[in-house]
Amino acid sequence: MKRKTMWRRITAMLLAFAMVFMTAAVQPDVDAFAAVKTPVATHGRLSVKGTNLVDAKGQKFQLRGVSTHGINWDVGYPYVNKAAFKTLRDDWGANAVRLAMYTSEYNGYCAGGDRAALRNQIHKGVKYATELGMYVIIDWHILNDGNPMTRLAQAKTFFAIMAKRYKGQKNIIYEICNEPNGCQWSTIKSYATQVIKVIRNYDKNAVIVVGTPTWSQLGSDGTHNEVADSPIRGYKNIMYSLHFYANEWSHNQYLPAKLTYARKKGLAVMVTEFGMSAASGGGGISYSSTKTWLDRLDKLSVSYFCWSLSNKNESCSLLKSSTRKTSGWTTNDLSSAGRYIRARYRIREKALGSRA
Ligand code: IDC
Repeated sequence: MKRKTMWRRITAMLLAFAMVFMTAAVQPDVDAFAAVKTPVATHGRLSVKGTNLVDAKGQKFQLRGVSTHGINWDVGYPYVNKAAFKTLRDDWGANAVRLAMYTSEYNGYCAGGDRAALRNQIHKGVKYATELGMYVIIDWHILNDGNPMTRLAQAKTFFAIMAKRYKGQKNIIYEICNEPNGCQWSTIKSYATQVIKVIRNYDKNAVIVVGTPTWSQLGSDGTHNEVADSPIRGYKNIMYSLHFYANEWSHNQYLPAKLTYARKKGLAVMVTEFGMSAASGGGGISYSSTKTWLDRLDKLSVSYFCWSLSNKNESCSLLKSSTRKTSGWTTNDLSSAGRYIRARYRIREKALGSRA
């Protein structure tokens, strides 16, 4: 072979290597946070102290989690598997998952869904999270059925079953109504008091998160703060949910002040759901307001859960719609939102070094 040809070949080979290297997806960094001790083993049972969520040692503790899409949907239930949760724990640095079970939409629990099968799906999710030492929210995902009272009887039965079964466990959090809408806080409060009573019959301590008016915005539209002005009395370990979508103008406009007001009044707030998109789940995603929000919540040690672990073709989904894998994702399998959230969660987990 001529010298010139040989060099050309070597150069071509090197170039090819470089290109493969540059375009290669980041493989899941499976051991990044593979815990010697899991989050639950390290932090134990959580409780509420003033406005803060604290761990068993009484230290402020922040949950950083991912919410499933509806576990009753074809775009949600495939991701209720142990390997998926392990990927979230060990590659993303998440310490919690949220199991969203719709009550109404898409054969929801109270609208034609197979109740036993859906409960079983929850039990599986809880089992995987527990085996991995992650915290887990059981979410009664009301949405179109805006007034939680509509499903009061079913909610009581459901939470009685759950609380009876999980009363001894350290990692369970109950979210009793995802996003009430079209009803007053007084109505939600009455619903919440009845469901809390049912849970407390079995479990005296588990953290319970109560949904708030206008799709969990801590009060009616705009600047209203009726939840902080009239919280539920007589029970401990109660939190209130605040949901935001980073590309929704009104959320960015009104919710930061409502959060500040609520905390000033002594309310313990948890962001059980947020998305990087508009509130519809679609449209563009906003990196800058997601960053502003998460910086704000990190500073306050407020917990948050990102919507949603799904490949549904909508911008809030954390997986690309072409992704078929149900766990062990490379960065190429993740949507733009997924890549941002993974990177952000990893940085936070590294900074906190919260696992022994
Ligand atoms: C959306 C899903 C979408 C589904 C719809 C059902 O992303 O695929 O078709 O619900 O109505 C919420 C809700 C959550 C929504 C999400 C995005 O809690 O159920 O999921 N969202 O619209 N509140 C604000 C936004």
